[in-house]
Amino acid sequence: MKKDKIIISLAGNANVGKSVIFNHLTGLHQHIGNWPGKTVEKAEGTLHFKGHTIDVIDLPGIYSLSTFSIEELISREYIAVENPDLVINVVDASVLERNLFFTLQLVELETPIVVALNQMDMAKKKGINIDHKKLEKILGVPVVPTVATSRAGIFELMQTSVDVVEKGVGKPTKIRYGEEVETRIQKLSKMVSRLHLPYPARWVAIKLLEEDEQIEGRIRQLDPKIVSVARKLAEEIEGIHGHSCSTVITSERYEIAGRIAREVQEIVPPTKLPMSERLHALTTHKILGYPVMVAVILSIFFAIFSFGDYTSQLLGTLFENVYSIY
Ligand SMILES: Nc1nc2c(ncn2[C@@H]2O[C@H](COP(=O)(O)OP(=O)(O)OP(=O)(O)O)[C@@H](O)[C@H]2O)c(=O)[nH]1
Ligand SMILES: [Mg+2]
Repeated sequence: MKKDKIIISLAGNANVGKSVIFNHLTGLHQHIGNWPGKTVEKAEGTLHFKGHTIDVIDLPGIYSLSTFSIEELISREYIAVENPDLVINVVDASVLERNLFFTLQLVELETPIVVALNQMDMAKKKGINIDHKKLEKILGVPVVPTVATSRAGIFELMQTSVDVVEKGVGKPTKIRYGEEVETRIQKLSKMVSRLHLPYPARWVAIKLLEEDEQIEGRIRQLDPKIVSVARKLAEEIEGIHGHSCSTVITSERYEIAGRIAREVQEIVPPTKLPMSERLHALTTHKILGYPVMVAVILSIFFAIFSFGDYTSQLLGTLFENVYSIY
């Protein structure tokens, strides 16, 4: 179905390249303001792509979708409640495992996602090869490799995003926790699904087990019994594992992220650059470049003072001999 206006938000960890992608997409057509009632910057812009008008929102960089910081709360409320047509999850390919921890939480929000596997150049430099097709299969969402700084893959990213909005894609793979956690999530989801919430029931169940204050507050207003059941289930998990339920869920998530990263990436010795490129890197280095320049100038002076007299004498004798012949 062709949509006249598409809303896409960029989400991901801090420093992954969201703003570079945002600037490529929206150019001068952007507006910087604040999130309502907050001092956190909100960047919005518009682009026209193949007959579509696309509004792009650059979300603040965060590491999780808990409510530990105002940025996290803004991002998850925006994604869950405002329901953009698509979230582009920008991922730093050179630290895949850490970034997948966030991706897994986005998947739980059940919003349509395209992963921009950015900083592929940095990953390559570190000797990390990523099978993005395999990652796509495991996550159940499209993955587009990009190098935002050189604009590589940005067109493909937009093409894939528009395709997902227009044609839809299959559901992302469900993240399954360990048996003790999983059965309790399912029990709680059933209770939550009877309430009319803007969030997916399974996600709310997980948040309740994690004792997320904001979600607990909302559910308590609607049905306080659900919160007490959740607390009881969380205590059971704590009893089994010997750690708080939120710690258990977080560590299981890290374990899943680590497993996926290991499955899709291959560590190879970093590719050795040719001599010319290594020389170029050395001479244009922002610190080492200066001593190299001084060394080159000093050796030119040294060469002139050491061999200058000898060379000029040699040339002088040569010309004198040539002159005497004529
Ligand atoms: N080598 C390389 N550097 C990149 C790439 N994409 C972004 N960068 C660099 O990474 C740094 C962070 O980029 P930003 O776009 O500001 O990151 P961000 O995700 O918006 O960061 P926050 O707003 O802090 O969340 C900048 O120095 C970029 O130049 C890439 O594909 N390759
Ligand atoms: Mg940014």
